Amino acid sequence: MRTWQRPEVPHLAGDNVPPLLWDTATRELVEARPDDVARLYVCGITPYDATHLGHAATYLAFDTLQRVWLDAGYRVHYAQNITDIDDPLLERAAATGVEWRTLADEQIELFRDDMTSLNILPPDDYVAVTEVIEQIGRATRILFERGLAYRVDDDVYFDTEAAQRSAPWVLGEESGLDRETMLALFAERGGDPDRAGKRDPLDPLLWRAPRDGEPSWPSPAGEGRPGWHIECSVIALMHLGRDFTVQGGGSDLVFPHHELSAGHAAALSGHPLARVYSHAGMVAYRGEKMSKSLGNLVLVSRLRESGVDVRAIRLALLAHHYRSDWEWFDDAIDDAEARLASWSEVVGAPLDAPLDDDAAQGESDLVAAIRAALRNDLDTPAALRAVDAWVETRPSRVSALVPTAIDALFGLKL
Ligand code: 5CA
Ligand code: ZN
Repeated sequence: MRTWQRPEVPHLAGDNVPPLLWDTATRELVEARPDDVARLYVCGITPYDATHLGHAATYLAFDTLQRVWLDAGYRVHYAQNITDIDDPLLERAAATGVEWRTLADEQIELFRDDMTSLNILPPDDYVAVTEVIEQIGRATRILFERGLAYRVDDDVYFDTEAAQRSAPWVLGEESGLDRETMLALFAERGGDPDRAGKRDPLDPLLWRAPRDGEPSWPSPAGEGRPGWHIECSVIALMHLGRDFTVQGGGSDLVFPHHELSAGHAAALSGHPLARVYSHAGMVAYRGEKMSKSLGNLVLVSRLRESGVDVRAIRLALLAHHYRSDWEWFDDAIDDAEARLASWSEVVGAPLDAPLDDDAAQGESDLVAAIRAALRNDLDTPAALRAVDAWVETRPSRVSALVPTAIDALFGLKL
């Protein structure tokens, strides 16, 4: 799919220090050290009601990770999917009387606009599921031929037990959840633990045979459409290869989605999906997780329409650590606008006049403090506080270094 416009990221002299990132699977901070290129996969939207601030916060977290890698001198290869065929999308289309393809295309377009306005780095590969039906069908067939998948009626399921015997993957290892919790989450998040004929209630659907009134495609797995987790395994393997640097998404995807995507990929490639499994916390609104299904949404497009400066949206989101769960309050935008104004006042018009030694030292200390905070598990609140503290010293001259660093690392043009 067409991606969106790439913001320019100014370059600061890099020093190849990779960031520390919290790894969901090992439950510790690990170095997110790229080999030659940092390879990142982040789960994309299901395009039926985009883009709320929870989505924006998650994509901004992985935008920040890329900026930290770029700043350290690494190249980045970023892939993202679009779940443009799935039950919730079809249900919304039916409920609103809009054709599912039209709904998906409209929402993808809106998402692109929102991401562009928020200065979010686009993926290099932006892949809709409907573009890779053939490859997903082929992967399903390979799993079937290896004895790692089976049929229930005409649908195909992944055999989690057989896969664990043959692939470097253990169910529950990534999420660290016990079986009872996994069963509950599986049922809540699109799974069908109670379907008769399954070998294990946690076996996920790989391929769904045609149903009346649902779209379907021919494929090496037969006529039908893909299950959910396999789409991300196949798109990631196709574009990033196996064992890539970081797999990312919101924490609502840890189980079952990422756990089972990793299982499918391990069963297909014989290698782990990724080195680090990174998850952003959930943004709530009016007391509950912001979600399309609950409808408690603050849409980026609405905020933009109401005249809010998109840089203030970015700052309001960056004020929270990506890994924490937090609640949006409408006045957060006022605080962010105040912060933006105070920074702009000091930084807005860089002077060419040379700085005295103290001022130059102050600037390089500031850049070092921003980098240290961001390299420490993307600690954006600490990085913003470092800028606040420097702004409070009321520097009378400012070189281009500070606005360049703020642009490169926070994605904000002052
Ligand atoms: N298409 C699937 C992934 S393959 C999906 O989860 N789509 S989504 O539209 O529901 O979510 C897109 C991304 O936003 C996911 O990474 C999800 O974890 C994240 N997300 C959804 N709701 C929130 C929220 N309230 N706070 C933070 N992140 C969220
Ligand atoms: Zn996904």
